[in-house]
Amino acid sequence: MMKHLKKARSVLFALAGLALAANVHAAPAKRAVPACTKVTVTGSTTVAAGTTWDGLAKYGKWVCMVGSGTKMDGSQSESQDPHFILNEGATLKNVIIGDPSMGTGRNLLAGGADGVHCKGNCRIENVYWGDVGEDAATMESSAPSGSVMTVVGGAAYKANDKIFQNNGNKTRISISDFYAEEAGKLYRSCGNCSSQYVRYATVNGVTLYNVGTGLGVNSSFDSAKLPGLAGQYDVADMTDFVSNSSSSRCVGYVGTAKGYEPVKDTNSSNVARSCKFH
Ligand SMILES: [Ca+2]
Repeated sequence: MMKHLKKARSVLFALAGLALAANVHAAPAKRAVPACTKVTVTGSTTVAAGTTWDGLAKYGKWVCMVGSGTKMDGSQSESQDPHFILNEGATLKNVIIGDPSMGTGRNLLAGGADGVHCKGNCRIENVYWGDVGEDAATMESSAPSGSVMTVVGGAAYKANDKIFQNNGNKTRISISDFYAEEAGKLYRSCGNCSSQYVRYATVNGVTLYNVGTGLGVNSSFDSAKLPGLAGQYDVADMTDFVSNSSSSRCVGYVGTAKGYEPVKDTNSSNVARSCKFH
């Protein structure tokens, strides 16, 4: 009887180990954009709750969605429209955003627009930002508390500033099996949004190539301006996260209120509790 129980238990542990292993990614090698056929886009596509928008399924080939017009040309004007709006539980997969063929430089008008916006839990799978516009993907401030943006596979190139932007309340951006090349930052938890919150990030199997900073997190908050967040802090959990740059993979900031500029957090124990390398 005991022997059977032990055997059943060891099988269970083996299964649990396999399940865990399936979620662990090694940092990838350099990754190129798939060859693509251009599709001109003049407005946002909304993906309904719980549904999937699959570029390969829709077009039968890899397409690059190239925004056109002042609201989608990929400038840094802070008023660009997103290519895709993902409602609760929506998935975006197998598509290229922005024109990868515009040449070198991070601030080209390559139609990346404001990438992807998530309004709640969302999944972004095997998506390439051939040229990031304003941002690659944003978790919106209005997303329900605790929502998760899951980014699996794909890559992002030529971001003048940030790739992933987390603006929500206790929201998480989870990035795995991902490659980023030529960018300011891989991720930023908003440092001075009109509503400020604690936020989370997971990085697992990510390679940065010529990216200035990995993650920017709020490792403390200015308690004079945000008394509700006194003593609180973001947490980023990072595994298999490599960079060819000597600059930091995770930087702590003092989160502040709208209208103020967040400064770097000089308290190393604050940064250590927020930037957790595993
Ligand atoms: Ca760009």
